[in-house]
Amino acid sequence: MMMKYKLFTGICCRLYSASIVSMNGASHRHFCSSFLTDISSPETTVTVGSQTYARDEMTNVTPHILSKVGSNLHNRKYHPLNLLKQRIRDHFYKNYVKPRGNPIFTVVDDLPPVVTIEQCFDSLLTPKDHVSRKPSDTYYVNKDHVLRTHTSAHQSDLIRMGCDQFLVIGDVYRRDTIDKSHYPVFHQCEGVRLFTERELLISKFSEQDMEGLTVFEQGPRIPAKQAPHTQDAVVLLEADLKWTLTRLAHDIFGKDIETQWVDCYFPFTHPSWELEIKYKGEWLEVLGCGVMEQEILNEAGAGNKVGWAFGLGLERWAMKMYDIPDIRLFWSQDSGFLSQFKVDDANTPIKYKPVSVHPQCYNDISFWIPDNYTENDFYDLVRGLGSDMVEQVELIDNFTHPKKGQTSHCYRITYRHMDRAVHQEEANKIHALITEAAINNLAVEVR
Ligand code: FA5
Ligand code: MG
Repeated sequence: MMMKYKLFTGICCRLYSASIVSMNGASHRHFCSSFLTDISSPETTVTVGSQTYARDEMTNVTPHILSKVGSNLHNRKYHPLNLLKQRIRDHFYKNYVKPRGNPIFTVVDDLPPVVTIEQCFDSLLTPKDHVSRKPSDTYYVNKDHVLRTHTSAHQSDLIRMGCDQFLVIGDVYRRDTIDKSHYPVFHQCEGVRLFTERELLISKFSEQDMEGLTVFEQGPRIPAKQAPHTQDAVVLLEADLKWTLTRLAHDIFGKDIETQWVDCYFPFTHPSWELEIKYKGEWLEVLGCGVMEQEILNEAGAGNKVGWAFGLGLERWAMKMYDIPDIRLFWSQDSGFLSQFKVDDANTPIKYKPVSVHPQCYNDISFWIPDNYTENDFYDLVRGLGSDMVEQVELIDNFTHPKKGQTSHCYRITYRHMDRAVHQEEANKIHALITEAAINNLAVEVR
């Protein structure tokens, strides 16, 4: 018989009400990890975060995929996706401001990933037979709900709420192939910018030159434009969109980045483009974008405005930015990976250095330090004795006794070799040598 699983996750949410997760009768607000529990009841429901949904014939989410929900890598301190999110957010905050200096873009990064079919597909004019709706491509919670396949799922709601410029950052889910640049859970940043006729024209023309120009007309729908838009409107929107994204790419990757625009199709934009960048000698698609379908704006109550939208894949940008060779690394719990991104300033340049494929093992050492002690003396001592076997030494506790005034340090030493496995017994032997040398050479008092 199949095991029944219940997934508990807490998803911190700003626009929706904050979720409260109940475990063993207790309430936990903002409980941010996820785990699976055997509930041994007939498999009639599926629980994602604080919500329980009725299972039906469409349900195809797996415990493995559900275990990723609530990870929120983009909101995890010191994670590369979080550093990139900060860079993108700061770019928009800094460069797009109202006359008094406050940012025009609203940033939303905590919307839960379960959305309705209406949000994910219908509101975006996705045809009923479009491949993205197929259960072969999409994780269905049930026939009415999916794990969002893209952050575009929130466009309509936010516009209806009155947002004219916004970024939505979140985890998205697809039954996609797995290779170096594809993963079934990844993260997107959506961007939307709406303009009234006047706002769009004034961005390029003086008050006099604007006269006689319009953004709306009733013309034919052709490859270059939608029926209700003028050619002028599309030229201005395309220029503004591509300029905005090129400027972002230059800020994140530097001015030397090689880019190219490719025409493409999305049900929710027309015309549409993809941006590709050179990555390890090949073109890599890093975002999709276009002029928003006017029908979407009309339906969301913004029919007097025109707009552009884009959706970029955070992992692909981070791979290029940090030289990360494989998309699976973003899910690594390995301190050899994570410690490379432990910076308080997101602008710190980082180039990822590959860590060993062999497992880590670690031992802690605690001692009272003498007056003339410096941390670097200890690091040198470890380097000398551990050489290639030591991957990292981290001060994990720094404590001063309130009465004695004596200070104790606890270090975690992570043992791992680049080329071969290090077993715990071998690590223990080196650790014993390090302990002995610390006592003899640095005059520390082991606790
Ligand atoms: C979309 O998801 C559209 N919603 C983007 C969009 C938004 C277009 C607004 C127009 C207006 P696409 O499926 O191409 O488009 O995905 C966008 C980006 O997500 C890709 O360019 C890529 O960078 C990234 N991406 C797509 N699939 C994966 C995957 N399996 N793993 C990692 N990144 C992916
Ligand atoms: Mg694409």
